[in-house]
Amino acid sequence: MYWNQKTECMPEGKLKKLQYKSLKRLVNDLYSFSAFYHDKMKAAGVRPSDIRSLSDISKLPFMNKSDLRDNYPTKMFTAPGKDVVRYHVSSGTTGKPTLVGYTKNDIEFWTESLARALTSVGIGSDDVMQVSYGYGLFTGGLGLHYGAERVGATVLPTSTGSTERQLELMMDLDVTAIACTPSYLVYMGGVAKKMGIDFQRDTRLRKAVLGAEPWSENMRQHIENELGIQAYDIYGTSEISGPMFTECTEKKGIHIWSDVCLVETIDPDTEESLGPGQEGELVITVLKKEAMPMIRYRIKDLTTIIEDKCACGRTSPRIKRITGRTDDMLIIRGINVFPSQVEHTLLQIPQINGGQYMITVDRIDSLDYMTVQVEMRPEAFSDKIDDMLKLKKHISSELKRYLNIAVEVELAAPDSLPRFEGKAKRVKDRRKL
Ligand code: DLL
Repeated sequence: MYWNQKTECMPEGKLKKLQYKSLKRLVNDLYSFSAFYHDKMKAAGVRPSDIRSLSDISKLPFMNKSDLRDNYPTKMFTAPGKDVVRYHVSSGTTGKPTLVGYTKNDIEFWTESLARALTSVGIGSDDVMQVSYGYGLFTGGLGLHYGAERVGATVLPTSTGSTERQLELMMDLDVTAIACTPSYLVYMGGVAKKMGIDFQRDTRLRKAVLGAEPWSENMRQHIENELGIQAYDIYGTSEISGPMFTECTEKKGIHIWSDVCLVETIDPDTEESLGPGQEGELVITVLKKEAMPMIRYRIKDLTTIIEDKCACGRTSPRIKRITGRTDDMLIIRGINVFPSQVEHTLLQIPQINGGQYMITVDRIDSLDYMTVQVEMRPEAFSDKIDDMLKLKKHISSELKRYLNIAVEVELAAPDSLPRFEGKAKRVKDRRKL
């Protein structure tokens, strides 16, 4: 089942020609009209006329999250403010968040991508789809919402939280498909059990599109067996719009809509291009984006490009399940957290030695919990319990304000946390996927 068969099944040669044409136009436009891209290309010694084939993309400079941070909020935008119809925001590496803007057409390409994705896993107008991703600044809720409406599904926009109510609505409204993080679905399964709900017997849920955080084949097997549903991997990042790509019902890799995005993998250390079949860092060029184009954006996720044909008939390349990251970003309950953000927050609190901290992440009953141990300054360290509790509360609320997640804080005595001779190892991620 296809949403846009002509594009999804376009012969490879034709697809490559289309990609080249889009790339050429993008590079020409950005060189001429965007100071940011013009300077970046000039510094790399590349001009639009150097792009004579698709493989010449390797001549173009990479973009990183730091480009977004340095140009916050809208200096990188290439559409006038009056044409920007939406913002989404995700975590930056320190104080400034990452802002993404969309024009009407950007929302349209994003929605079309999700309509293709949902159709490829068999979700359509017969379905009632519960969207249990966060609505708001995060791209998951609204992205899936628009995609599901586009394929004609009935959308139940529950967003996150209130799990018992979500389960009641799921049963009352005969929900057949759900979009959420894999860990939240496992958590829901546990709550359902406690409520005496048997997913297979008491709900009509048959499909789930799960992503926004790393998960494994083992977790897929667990979810499918426990809940009696088909679980599909959905991938995307806010910088490229949000969730965009899924596996099809073959479950043999995530299809990339190649008329919209061009994918490469590189060796993260040497930045050399890798071929299909070789695992490396994913680099994405968004060929169709007006408000905030992305050329060779280093997403920092590790994957492998698969070029051989999928049995579903779609001709676009696929990527394998994401196996890790090349930076230290953590995803906690679907929210991206950089240790540098924690440090940035702690350094602003005078009573503590903000440079000395340890982060521990655990998964208990399928939910993620983050604990930050932080060292007190000797002059602030006291045995007055009330003062210490007040301080602990203050640190927790500052971390919540910056990171958008609840954090358990533990105060440690001066000089008690480990010191590191080489690269500091401040994160203990004890989650098993
Ligand atoms: O997580 C967009 C999204 C929403 C994807 C809903 C899927 C479903 P960001 O908050 O910008 O955007 O986080 C993007 O999350 O670079 C990966 O590290 C991770 N990630 C997203 N999907 C997957 C997945 C959204 N299926 C970052 N498997 C990405 C593993 C994933 N990691």
